[in-house]
Formats: sequence, C-alpha cells, structure tokens
Amino acid sequence: MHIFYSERHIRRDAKTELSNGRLVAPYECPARATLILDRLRQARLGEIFAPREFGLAPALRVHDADYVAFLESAWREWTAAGHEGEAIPMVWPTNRDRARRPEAIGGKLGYYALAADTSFTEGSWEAAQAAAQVALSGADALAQGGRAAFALCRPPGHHAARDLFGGYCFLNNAAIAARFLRDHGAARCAVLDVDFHHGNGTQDIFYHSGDVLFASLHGDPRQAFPYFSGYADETGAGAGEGANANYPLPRGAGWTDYEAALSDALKRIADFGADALVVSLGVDAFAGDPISFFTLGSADFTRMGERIGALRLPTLFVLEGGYAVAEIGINVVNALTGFQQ
Ligand code: SP5
Ligand code: ZN
Repeated sequence: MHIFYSERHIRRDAKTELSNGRLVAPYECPARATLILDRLRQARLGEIFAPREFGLAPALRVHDADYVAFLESAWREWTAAGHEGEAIPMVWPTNRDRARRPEAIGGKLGYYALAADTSFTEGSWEAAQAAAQVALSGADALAQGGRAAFALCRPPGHHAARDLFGGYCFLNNAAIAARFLRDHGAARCAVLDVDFHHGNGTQDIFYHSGDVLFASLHGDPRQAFPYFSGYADETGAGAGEGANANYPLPRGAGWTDYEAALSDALKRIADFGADALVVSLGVDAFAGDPISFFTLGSADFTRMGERIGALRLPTLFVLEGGYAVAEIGINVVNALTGFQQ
C-alpha cells in the first residue's frame, strides 16, 4: 500500500475548541497524525511518500472560489481586525439563500461556517492545503493503476461543504480525491464514509451527482453532530437521485449493528459499478472515543477493513476523525491491515 504523509499538518495546531460551553484543547490535534505514522512504520504497511503538488485547481472542482479565497485570507483579516484569540464563528444567517456576504471578518466567519467547534488559526489554511495534496497524491496513485493507498492527512475533510468549514474540516479531502479520480479515468466513483459523524460535506458536494455514490454509516443525527443531515431518507436529488445512502445508527451500536449496515452499503457500492472507492476513514466509531457513542473494539476495525477489501476495488483510504489518541494508531493500522488480507 502506498502511504502519503506531509508534516505540514502540524501547522494546524489550534489551542481552543468551543465544546459544551468551555474552551478546551482541541480533540483534533497534531499528535493524532504522528501517532498513526509511528504505528504504520512499526507495522511496515508500505512505503511512506511525501505528497506531490497539484495546486488548488483540483480543490476548486468541489469548492467555491470565494470560499477558498476566504480560507486564504481569514487569518490575515482576523489579526488585522486587532483580535488576539483564535477566530471562532459566532453568528449565522438564518436564511443562507438570501444572505449577502458581510465584509467584516466576524460576519464572514459565520457566512462560511457550519459549526463553532473549529477555531480558525494561523497555519490552518497551510495545513488544510497540505492535507488536500496528500489526498490527491493517493488518488493519483490509484489513477496510475495502484490497488490501494492511504492518505494520512489532517485536518480532516468530510464535514467541509462547497463553501463551509467546521467539524474540524476546511477542504474536503475525500471529495477532492473522488472528483480527481472521476477526472482521471474512473467513470464512476464511490465514497464510503465510516467516520462516526455523518459526512455532510461530502454528501452535499455530490448530492446532485449520479456518477459518485456516497454511502455513510454514522451516529443518528437526532443525537449526533452534525445534527442536520444523515437521515436515511436523504437519497440524492436530480441526476443524483439514488446515489446517496445514509445508515444512521443508535447510541451504543457495536459490531453486530455496524456490520449489518456496512454489508448493505458495500452491496450498494458493488451494484453501483464503481471503478474506484474512496473510504473516509475515521476511527471515532471506537468505544473509547471521547466525543462519539458507538462501541467498536480495535479488532472490529480489522473486520471492517477485511469487508471493504472484499470489494476488490482500487481503494483510497483518507483519514478523517478519531480522537481516542492512545488507540488511534492501532485502529487505523487494523483497518488497513484487514483490507490487505
Ligand atoms: C472529522 C470529525 O470527526 N469531526 C467531528 C467534529 C465534532 N465536533 C463537535 C462535537 C460535539 C460533540 N459533543 C459531544 C461531547 C460529548 N462529551
Ligand atoms: Zn468524526
């Protein structure tokens, strides 16, 4: 398996996350990636490569240009306004359809945010760009005929929509990779999202597309972030009708519940006739995850990987969430090892 990694992820090193009414140390922290890297090396899963540079054009295939320009200038604008803390969105348009974009950074933050859990900081944009290059390098490895790749990237991406950041995400790495695969030979691409949280951003980006199937297993949105999407009746629209599949699962769901949903999702992917598969690999379905409510054990990630591998599709794994930092390495390595069996 080709593994891609950039140490530029450490530029995303926020000091604050607004969580349950307090400012806490962010769950999505640099140690996550370095611990996974250590474990991958120990497990000798494959050679680790620095990313190639693809520039911003592939990201602009799924994100709006004005949003990308906002990400590029947000920190500069925040400091120019004289603020000293990290930039946290605080006010949202109640009707996004007719909202005009404010000029002041305090307004722009809410205009382009889906949640207040993601402080914008110096270096966040640099790290987000590096993460997208890591994902693109993995997609490129598949486009060149590779069977499997792992993009060890952070910040994660699956909550980021065309023009929204939040849920610790800025650029949607998995969506950018899927779009790249479509642009480089794959007639149909599937995205399987096994992160505990619904991949609302990826769903939104491909909701009207019939050539990219999105399937996601996640905590029931009635109970779990991001709350406003992930219901089973969200099945796609227009040309994308039938190409979106959500599997909301209840509090306490373990491998038995999970496997039933996974089997159905995998069958959907096989029937779809995808030429390539992108897996949004979050490991926050783990029982010990501090912000999630499933009960998978470390060995269940091996089973998950095995089941995904049985599809026999060219597969790119893109790292998403997973906040039980002590076990994050073993859980990711188990998923990838299971896939290779
Ligand atoms: C990529 C990813 O996994 N993003 C997740 C972002 C979740 N951020 C908000 C979490 C709110 C969780 N509230 C439950 C706290 C339990 N103590
Ligand atoms: Zn997550």
